[in-house]
This record gives sequence, structure tokens and C-alpha cells, in this order.
Amino acid sequence: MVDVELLARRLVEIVGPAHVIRDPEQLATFERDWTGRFVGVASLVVRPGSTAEVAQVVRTCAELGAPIVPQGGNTGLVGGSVPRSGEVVLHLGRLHELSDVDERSRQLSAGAGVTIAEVQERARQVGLDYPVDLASRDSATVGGTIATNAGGMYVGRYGPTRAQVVGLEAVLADGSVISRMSGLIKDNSGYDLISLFVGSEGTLAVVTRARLRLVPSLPARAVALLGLPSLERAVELVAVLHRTLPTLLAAEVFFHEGLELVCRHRGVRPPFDRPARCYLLLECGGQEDPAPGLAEAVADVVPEEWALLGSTPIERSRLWTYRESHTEAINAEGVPHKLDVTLPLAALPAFEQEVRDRLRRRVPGARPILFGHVGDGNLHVNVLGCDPADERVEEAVLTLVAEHGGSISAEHGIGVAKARWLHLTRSAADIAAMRAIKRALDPQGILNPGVLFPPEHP
Ligand code: 2HG
Ligand code: ZN
Repeated sequence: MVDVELLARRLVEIVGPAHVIRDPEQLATFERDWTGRFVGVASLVVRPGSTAEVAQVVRTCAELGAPIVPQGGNTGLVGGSVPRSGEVVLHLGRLHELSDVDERSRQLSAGAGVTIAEVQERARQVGLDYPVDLASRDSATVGGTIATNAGGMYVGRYGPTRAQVVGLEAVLADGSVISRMSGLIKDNSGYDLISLFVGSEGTLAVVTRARLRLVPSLPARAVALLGLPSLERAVELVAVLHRTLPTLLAAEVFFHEGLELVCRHRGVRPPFDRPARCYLLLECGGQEDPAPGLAEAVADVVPEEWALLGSTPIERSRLWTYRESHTEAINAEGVPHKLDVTLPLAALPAFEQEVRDRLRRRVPGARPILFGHVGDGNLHVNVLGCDPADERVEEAVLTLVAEHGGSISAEHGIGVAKARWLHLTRSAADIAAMRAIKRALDPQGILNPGVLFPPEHP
């Protein structure tokens, strides 16, 4: 048993009384995830203000055997950033330093608590951009997006978070600090710990700072929204457009049932006079206006009445709203099951049909709402209408993913939500190797227990 009184006293000595939270009312916001599906109890929340303080906090927790749940913007969707049963929540929000952009290397350094929107804004001041972009940009943090290897809208063009992280500072489970912040693009001196820690979901180390690669900004943008008869047609079109439209940055998909929800929730009119089965949103970017090229490419592939073009910022954001508002519109209806999965593109259309059938048959009342990043084969299968604890939903969806050769997590991570199903798309040898790494770096198992791996001896 952890002596919480002693732990709290020791942590107050490190960070000061203002940054150790124990009041139940204040704790509540740290104990619940954004969807409301994952709610737990924290013994306390500690908010260190520097890497040195994080190191001391982790060392103290290790000494007293107190498990830790690192937390950033708490926008994760797999329950990986909220406590389960009395852990210490290590909140990284005060690590808020953001460097100027080094224009020679096109890089900047950011503390774990800096938001993605703040990184983007700093980059844009000098004609660059941070290419990880997601609807939760104003709350999601550098540390959290690194822990989950977040993807977002522009992965097809720029890769996920892992591709942007050129340096990292992290605190290991014994309180030692690893700092590789020089931002060297070429550096083959031993194991690539940076890549290993990105996407490790707080189970191997606590990320405190990162060196991030920036890309030239593409200020001229254009968006098109197409109404299509099927996901199969969307997949075909995206394959063609990748060849013929070099300015293509994003290819997003949603369906009739999600659009209805969004229109109701946001009070907006549907984009077309008649509903389509599937909607494909395309975004192009360049130094010069990509709208004429996009319009021409679209005109070649869909009838005029099923295409809308947005070139002004207002028109573009109106079209993006249909896609970006899915998450909040779904949450406004109830607590969803969220299954972020990825499939080989050839299997995506069959999966989309079968997952609806399978859910209907196996989980009466299930209301699937699908959307995602079609260019990456990444669908977000959201399911309303079932008890949040009803794991038949996960079972039905994730086994189908495995049957089609996909992965049970594309960009949100495994968290606690999917740990039980890791074996579906990772072999026994693979899981044993991952467990060996976990044991080597965190022998006491204090970093984010319950996340990623199922219990070894259930
Ligand atoms: C998105 O693509 C995010 O909008 C959230 O990854 C997905 O809410 C979801 O399931
Ligand atoms: Zn997504």
C-alpha cells in the first residue's frame, strides 16, 4: 500500500503546495477522459514545473512504489491518460517552454505541455508549419501527441508524429533523464530510443520536451467535398487523385449517418440537396492557388451536382466542419465506444459493410458511425447505443479488423480500451519482445500500468 500522506509531503517538497492537488472536486477534472467513458480515481495530482522536478517526482514515486499516469491535454480516446485505481496523475501542463524557430534547421523545441496549436502558430510566424493537425489542436499537447504517436489529417503527406520528432527529452522510471535534443537528422549512434518512446503511451518514459521538425507552410488552400455512392468509389478516387493531383494534402471520409448528426448538433444545412451514402473531403495546398487544379480533377471524376468547392477561408472551414465536428456531435448523443482502426486499402470497403452487419447481429441496439482518414486506410468506428462497458462491441469490431489484415489501433493507441485485444494483431513473440522492453526500462511497472498490455496473470 502506498502511504499517500508521506507521498504528498515528499511531492510538496519538490513542487510546492500549490502544485499538489488533493481536493476531490479539483481532482475530478483529471480523473475523467474527454468522452466520459473512462473515469477513475487518483490519489493526487502533481504538477512539476521543470524536467528536473519531473525527475524528482518520478524518483520519489518509484521509491514509495506509487504508480504514475502521465497526463497532458487529456484529449486521448483510449483511456490512457486517466487514472484507474489510485495512481498519481503526473500532469505536464507546466512544461510550457516554446523556443523560437531555428530557421536553418527548420526546427523548434517545445515542452511537453505546449499545445499543438501553439506550435503551429510559432511555426507560421516564419512561413513554416507543424504538419500534425487534429481537431483537438487547442488542447492536445506535444507530450500527449508524442506518447500516442498522433496522426491527424495530413499523415499521408507528412507522416505521423513520429516522423516529426527529431529530438526528445524524457524521464525514465528510475528518475534518470535521457536528453537527445540536438535535432540531428542523421544520428546512428545505437538504438533509436526516440522512436521507441514515441507511441509508447507513457509506459516506458515520461516525455518532458521535444525537438520538432517543421515543414514549409502551404498558405494557398482549397477544399472539395464530394458526394459518392460508396466507400469503394472513394478509395478508387483517392488512388487516382494521388497520381494526378500533386497538391493533395488530405482525403477524409464520412457517411450519411454521421453527417445527419453533425447537421443536427451544429445547426447547419446538409451540403447537397439529396443525401449521398459516402462523402469524400479533399484538401489541397500549395504556394500558388490549388483551387483550379482541384476543380479540374474533381470535374473529371464526379457529376457537378455532387461536388462543392471551397477556396475562401470561410468556405473551407464550412466544408471541414462536416468532418471535424463528428467527434463532438457523437459525444453530444451519449458515451460512445471508439475504435480507431486501420485496414489495407483493398479491404477497407468490405470492412465498412461487414462491420455494420456484424455489429447489428452481435450487439442489438448498436449504432455505428464511421468516419476517418481514407487516404491512410484509417476508419474511426464510433458506436453509440450500447452500454460503455459492453465489450461485445470491441470484440465484434476488432476481430473483424484482424480477419482483414488490419491493425486495432491506427493513431489513438491501445490505452486501456484495447489492451485485451492486442494479441489480435500482434503475435506472441512480438508481445513478448515488447514486454521485455517494458520490464527492462520499468522493472517495478510504475509507468502507466494497465495501458498497452493485458494483465499477465489475469
Ligand atoms: C479524428 O480523426 C480524430 O477526428 C478523432 O482522430 C476520432 O473521435 C474519433 O473517433
Ligand atoms: Zn483521426
